[in-house]
Amino acid sequence: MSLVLVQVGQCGNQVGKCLLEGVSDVLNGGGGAKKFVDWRELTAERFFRRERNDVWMARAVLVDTENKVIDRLLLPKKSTWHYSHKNSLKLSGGCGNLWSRGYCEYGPILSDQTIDIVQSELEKCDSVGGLIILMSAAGGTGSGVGAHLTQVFRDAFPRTFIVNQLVWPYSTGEVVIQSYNTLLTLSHISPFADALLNFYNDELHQICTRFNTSINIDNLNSVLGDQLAATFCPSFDSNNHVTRLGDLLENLTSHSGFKMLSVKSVPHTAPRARDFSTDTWIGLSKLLAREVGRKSVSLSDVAIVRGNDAKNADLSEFVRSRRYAAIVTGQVACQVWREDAAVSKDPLNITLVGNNAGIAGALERTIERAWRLMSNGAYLHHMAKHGIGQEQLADAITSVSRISANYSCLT
Ligand SMILES: Nc1nc2c(ncn2[C@@H]2O[C@H](COP(=O)(O)OP(=O)(O)OP(=O)(O)O)[C@@H](O)[C@H]2O)c(=O)[nH]1
Ligand SMILES: [Mg+2]
Repeated sequence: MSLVLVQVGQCGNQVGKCLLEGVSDVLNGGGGAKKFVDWRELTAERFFRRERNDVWMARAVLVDTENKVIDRLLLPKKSTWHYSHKNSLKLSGGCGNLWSRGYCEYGPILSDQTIDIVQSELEKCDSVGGLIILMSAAGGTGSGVGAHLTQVFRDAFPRTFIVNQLVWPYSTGEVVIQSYNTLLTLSHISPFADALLNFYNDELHQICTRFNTSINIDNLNSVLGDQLAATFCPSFDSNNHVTRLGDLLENLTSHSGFKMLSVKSVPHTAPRARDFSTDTWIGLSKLLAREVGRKSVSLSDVAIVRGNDAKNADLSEFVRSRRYAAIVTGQVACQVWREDAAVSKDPLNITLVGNNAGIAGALERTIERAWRLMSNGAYLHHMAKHGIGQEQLADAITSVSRISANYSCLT
């Protein structure tokens, strides 16, 4: 089963590269080469296709309205894998952080060509798992063009799973209209995507403070790349079947009003301490319970356990600590998937992909900020200049408020 990545804008392209680099490191790493030969085959097949000269090509499509990031990704490099030049689409100019420009102007220009490239990439898969669209929530290209592409992909590929991987902006100190952009992104993609996989720069930064004194975007992406690899690389369910994207969606997003997923992982050991790690599965299960345990009511979780002897990892401490919504009582709300091969930098790792009410806080804060801006008439002319009026902004607020209300109602 293969996944096709659609990397849009600076953030989407940089994050996609980090994910693929992490997967390629695991595939080329020496440890357990013989033991995990089948798993490596499955993993390679998921993200790469093999060309005649034994070079791996990423199953990825690159889109941006500026040259610089894609040009960098396409530079020749000493590596076992590459991006295909034919799979890149770039314009010049950029969207200047204006969602409206990305969605209304560049989206329609880029959509037909992007569909053709994605179609051709899907045809190269023996079995299609789905499309992962990587993008920021609040830039101009990733969020605006990414939202437009999500909508046209739904029509063009009606039977293909579509997951949007979103990076939320830092809550302070970035672009002044980021709350407008984020709400427009969420409201325009959520009716069309099968799931939204949300990551927060604040949270990634917080994790990085444990082992870095000065933190840059590469540090954030290293953590994010690990979490994505842990989420999407193959593992095995309780019946020992290889897990696919469809299984993740079936377990986590069974109701169309609840598609907002988040990812947490433990332990994120500092690089200098990894060789001396004394982590045990019981210890990690307790750590995960402490970090996410009862914080917010959950609809469902998939806990993905990776590392030596994962099949015997006992997660009962964590599962006991979890608070599940009344409507799922009696069902198996927490699935545990396992694989002995490690994919993240931690030799033992638990990654929790969850659908829970924790998202409501982030949604409410964004709505509140956008209301404040709107009621002062701030920056509305920037949006209007590219085709998004006050009424569309108000609609976006209403539709995101509805999502937030769904989650707030979970008890
Ligand atoms: N984690 C992470 N966040 C990023 C990265 N690049 C940008 N961001 C975040 O993404 C948002 C800006 O979006 P970009 O992806 O840079 O914008 P774009 O899609 O290229 O759109 P324009 O440049 O406006 O045309 C900000 O919130 C940044 O913090 C990255 O590589 N990693
Ligand atoms: Mg850009």
